[in-house]
Amino acid sequence: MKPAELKKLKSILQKPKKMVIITHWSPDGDAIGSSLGFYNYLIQKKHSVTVITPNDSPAFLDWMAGSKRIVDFSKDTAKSTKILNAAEVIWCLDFNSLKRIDKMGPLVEASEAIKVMIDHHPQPDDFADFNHHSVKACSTCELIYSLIEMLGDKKKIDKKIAECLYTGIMTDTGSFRYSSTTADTHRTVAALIDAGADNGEIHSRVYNDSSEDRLKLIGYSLSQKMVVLKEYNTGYISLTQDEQTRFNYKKGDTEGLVNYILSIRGMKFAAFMTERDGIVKMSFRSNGKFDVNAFARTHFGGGGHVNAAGGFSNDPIAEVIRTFQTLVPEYSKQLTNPK
Ligand SMILES: [Mn+2]
Repeated sequence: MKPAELKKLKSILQKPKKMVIITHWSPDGDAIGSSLGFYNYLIQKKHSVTVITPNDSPAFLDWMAGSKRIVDFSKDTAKSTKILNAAEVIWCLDFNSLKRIDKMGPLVEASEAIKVMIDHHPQPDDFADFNHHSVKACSTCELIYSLIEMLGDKKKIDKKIAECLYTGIMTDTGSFRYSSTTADTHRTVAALIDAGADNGEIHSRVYNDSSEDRLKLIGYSLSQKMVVLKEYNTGYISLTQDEQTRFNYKKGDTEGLVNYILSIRGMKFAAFMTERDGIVKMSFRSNGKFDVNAFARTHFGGGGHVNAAGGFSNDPIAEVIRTFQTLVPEYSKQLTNPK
């Protein structure tokens, strides 16, 4: 953000305002962490703030300060619309295209509120008045931290804010192991621990929250449903709606499942396909240079980052699998490159 823009933003924040924080469809740790971290900062500054999500948030994040006050647009549409229409400032966190917020998109587009986009995904759309955007940031939480710092309010980062931001950084970096993790990330995280975030405790709250059913579903997926295309260093898992029902699937139960595939030696590309409400949702992950953002954008109407992206298809799951199987050999050169 340019100094002149930062100055303007500072003056906007000076007097209490009606503000709304929104984040992307199917919010993850970074979406909720950045939203609630920033929420706890803005209420300290005496603003009236509501966090609105397009749909519900996963239960493993419900311990964060302010989590009970999140309004779910899909459940409380009338209430959310009213709050959104009254907003003077709308903060758009962890997404950069209004397509990512589903039915809230047209409302945000039509709103006369000042819009600020804070995000780290590639290829941002131009819909906001202010942008704090960097693809080099490991997470939106890291950008929230740097923004608070730029606003001269680093001292306002208390335990609540620190816990939220720590969570988003931890989840978006795969616990500090993805290539997006930098020395700056670790410096930020060190400051958050100093500010009161208990790293061991947070890790446990987020990752030791499984049900017995979830572990059985993971076991089934890996032993019965994983297909490895060795010649292309690629693997995938697919789950039908029936299979999910058999294991009492709950939101978040397949979170991280795709990463197991990448832990096979030499694996470069992993996909997870799941049938839900007549749509096939897909997660793509890669090790190294194979660009799953490009893959998801080109073939499955999605996008994300180089090493992590998502997409979807309206075709039946069996057909999506066939499509995927025919696409993979087209990338043979990249997938068999030793780098
Ligand atoms: Mn993120």
